[in-house]
Amino acid sequence: MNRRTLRRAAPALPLLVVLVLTACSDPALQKAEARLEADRAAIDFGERPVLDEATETVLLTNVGRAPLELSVRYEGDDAFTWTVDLTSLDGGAVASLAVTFRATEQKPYVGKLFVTSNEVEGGAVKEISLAGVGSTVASALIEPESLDFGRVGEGRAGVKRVKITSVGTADLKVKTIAFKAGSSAAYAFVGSTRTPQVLAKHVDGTPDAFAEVTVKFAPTADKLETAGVLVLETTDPQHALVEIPLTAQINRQPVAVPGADRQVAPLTPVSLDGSASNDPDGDVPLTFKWTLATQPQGSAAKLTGADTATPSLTPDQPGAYGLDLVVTDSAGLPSKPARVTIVSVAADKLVVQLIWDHPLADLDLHLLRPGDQVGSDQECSWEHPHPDWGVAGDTNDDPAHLGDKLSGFGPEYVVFEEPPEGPYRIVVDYVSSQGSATPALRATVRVYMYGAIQRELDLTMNAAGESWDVGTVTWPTGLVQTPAEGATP
Ligand SMILES: [Ca+2]
Ligand SMILES: [Ca+2]
Ligand SMILES: [Ca+2]
Repeated sequence: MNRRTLRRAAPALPLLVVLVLTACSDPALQKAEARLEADRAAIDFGERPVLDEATETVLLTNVGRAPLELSVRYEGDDAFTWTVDLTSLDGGAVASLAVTFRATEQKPYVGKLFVTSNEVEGGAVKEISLAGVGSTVASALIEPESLDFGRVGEGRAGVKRVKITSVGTADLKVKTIAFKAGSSAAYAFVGSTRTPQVLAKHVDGTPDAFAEVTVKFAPTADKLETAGVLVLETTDPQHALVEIPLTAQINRQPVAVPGADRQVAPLTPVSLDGSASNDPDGDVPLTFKWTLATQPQGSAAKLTGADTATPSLTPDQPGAYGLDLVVTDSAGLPSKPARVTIVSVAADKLVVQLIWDHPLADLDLHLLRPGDQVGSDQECSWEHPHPDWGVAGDTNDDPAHLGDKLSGFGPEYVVFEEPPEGPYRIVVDYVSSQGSATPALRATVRVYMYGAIQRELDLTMNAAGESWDVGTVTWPTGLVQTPAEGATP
């Protein structure tokens, strides 16, 4: 650089200083710093019902480029609260300052928020003035103060209601409808309990708005607790939090005890005994209801004394008889059904049974060895119930006719405990129609081996005097053959 150049450069210095000073007030350069702006300086919530809170938002923007930290401070009445979602703001970032007003009394409230940032040394302050008036008051009439469900049967349900009526100068909000923690699981709501529910304020001359909360108490075996509390939260300052005690007693189910399963021989009357049935609450006397729920095919057995503790049943067919007992306690609550099974097992290895479907007619069952004649001393029939078959003088291998049925349906049986070898011929005589105008009937013969039906045969018989040559049963094979099938002999 030469001297001329230096000389010319010297005067330029004061000009540069001026330019730098000017830049401080240039908006384009200012944005390199942080600067906080609020979009409002005051919030007036106006008149609000007591306890019915309202929220307004102030947006705080960092209009500079540098990050800033902000903090908020409040001075004033205790009706205002605030939250801010961001305290570190990069350039251009926006924070939301939410301010909530909740009057607790009917009076005016004021306050002020001070928002401080580090935009310049020592921070700067934005002031936001707050105002609001608690004007009207919601009021709730809640009835009743407690719910007693009385005595509810296990497995059943009791229902009660709480009525909430809006009687204040402001709309009533029901903010919470819930059961207090620890309440019995047997309590449940019926219908909607959606909240908040808004009930219009009282207006003279019109019916007050109300809501009903319906509570069900439904105890079951695994829900036997009775204590509970219904919790209501409302905007009524006198009923901001209401606890409604729930009480109940449980009528537990009685227990049906139908006795132990048993095996009996067919045609043996069975006495049942449900007298060990009981009620855990002592609600006696119990009443009894027995039902013959299952019985073997072909059985016409019926229960007698089905509404007593000790009914009886005579199994008329081999097989299982399922009897259900339900007892009812003195408060009218029935038990679960309990079943006892009676199995009718034939002690007899071979049984021949005759039944018929006519209420008057008399049929006779005959069993004969080869060469025996119907009506002879050697046959087995009602007239000769215990002929000496097989080993002479040994009664164990003799058949037994269990007795004549003179009219209506039968059954007649010939049974063997230890049948001797043989074929045996089965004959059915239609003895008398007992004067019936409609003598035709259907006769059925069943052959059982070891208690199980081996063969069933039937025939329509039209009038007394007819004889049905049923066929033969051979022991020990159990083979039953009709004459058409080559019955022997
Ligand atoms: Ca009971
Ligand atoms: Ca007969
Ligand atoms: Ca014998």
